Amino acid sequence: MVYFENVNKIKYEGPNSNNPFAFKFYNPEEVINGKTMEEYLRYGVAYWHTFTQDLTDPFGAGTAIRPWHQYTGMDLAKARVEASFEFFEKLGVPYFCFHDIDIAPEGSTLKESNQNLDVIVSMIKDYMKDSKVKLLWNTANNFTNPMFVHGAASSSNADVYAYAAAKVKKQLEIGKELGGENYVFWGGREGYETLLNTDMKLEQDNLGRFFHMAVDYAKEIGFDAQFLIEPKPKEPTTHQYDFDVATGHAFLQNYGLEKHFKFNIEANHATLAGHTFEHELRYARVNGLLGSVDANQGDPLLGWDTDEFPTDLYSTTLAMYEIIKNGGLGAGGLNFDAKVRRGSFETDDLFHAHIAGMDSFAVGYKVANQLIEDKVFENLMEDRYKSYTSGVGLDIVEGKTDFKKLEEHALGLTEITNKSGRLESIKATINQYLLRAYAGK
Ligand code: XUL
Ligand code: CO
Repeated sequence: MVYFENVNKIKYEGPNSNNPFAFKFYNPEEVINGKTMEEYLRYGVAYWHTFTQDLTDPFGAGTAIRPWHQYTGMDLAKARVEASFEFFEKLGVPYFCFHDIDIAPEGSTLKESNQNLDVIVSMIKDYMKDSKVKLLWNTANNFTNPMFVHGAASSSNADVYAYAAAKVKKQLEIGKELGGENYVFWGGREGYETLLNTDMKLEQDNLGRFFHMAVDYAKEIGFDAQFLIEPKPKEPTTHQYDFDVATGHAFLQNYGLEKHFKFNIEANHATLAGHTFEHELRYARVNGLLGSVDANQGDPLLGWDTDEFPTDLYSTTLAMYEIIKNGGLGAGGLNFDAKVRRGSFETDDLFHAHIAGMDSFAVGYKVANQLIEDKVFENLMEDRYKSYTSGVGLDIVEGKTDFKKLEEHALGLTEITNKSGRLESIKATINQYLLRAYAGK
């Protein structure tokens, strides 16, 4: 069956095209720094937002019109697989990502759920044989089922902990089976609603033990994917233990896990934590922890995770700046953890939304690349931190000084002169690069 009959293979037509089913900026074959955009950007489709969810919100039923809605149960799961591969091929996207319950319905027992997964995974594997599409990452959904009311690996109930472990074990096996390049842990309910009934130390220790067991099991079965923690400060819990990258970093160090994990950084989670997207990327990059990206954006007027498709070029530019400075994403990619708005309920909107996201990151990539080639930020920084390249500053960075010597230096100062930070000029320069990128310099 053909699910997206209105749509043919999406092609690059350039900035002047008026075709809503064409890329204006993302040219998969364009080579930048020796790699095609397709190879470098490593775009991924999030199965849950694109094929599983129906655009419900807390106040209303789903609005999505989807050709696979005529089916139920395992037939629905199979139809989604067929539709997804047609979608991946038509969009020309190299990766996809899923949670266990996105691809196969939960049974009434763990055994039955695993049997459903086996059927769908073997179908996905067959489709992957005839396709270029690869698995960027998979994960276990340990937050939707009511059993996870008090958490999963941080639950107050040891039986729930065991169930969560069994679900991750199964996903590690599936990741290996499908050649997954990463494995993600988003602690959907790993946190607390109130401290009044929470043993924080026990819950965090248990979470640490859980991650160690996951690392050990992956090693045992020879699954060598990059493990990623996806931080989020709140929602659904009031406080989530993986609050942001810095908190996650401290957690990994505390439990001796830092060698085994990097981070999957989501733009909307960053802003929920009170950070910019680029702050999270920068912190991860400078600490060697940048693994992968959930490419979306939030709404600055709303205080929750709206998971919109990324269209803010300023944000994609600064994000791509971090990614390029990181030397790319390695095994990671840009996964569109984003959903169309509830009012964008037609099937075609799934293509329009992904095209918008892919074009926006392509623009960000080209602009960031030019900023780096011209050493815009590098020259600024060099000048700004010049005082650390000689004299007392050099002694500080080389660890050759102490408080007594610094006091001596300070006592000898007659005048201290600071330089302007030039923020407005820097922002104007970024605007200039953004506008020039496609207008021809
Ligand atoms: C939730 C979220 C998840 C993770 C995977 O906010 O981002 O979809 O990406 O569990
Ligand atoms: Co995410």
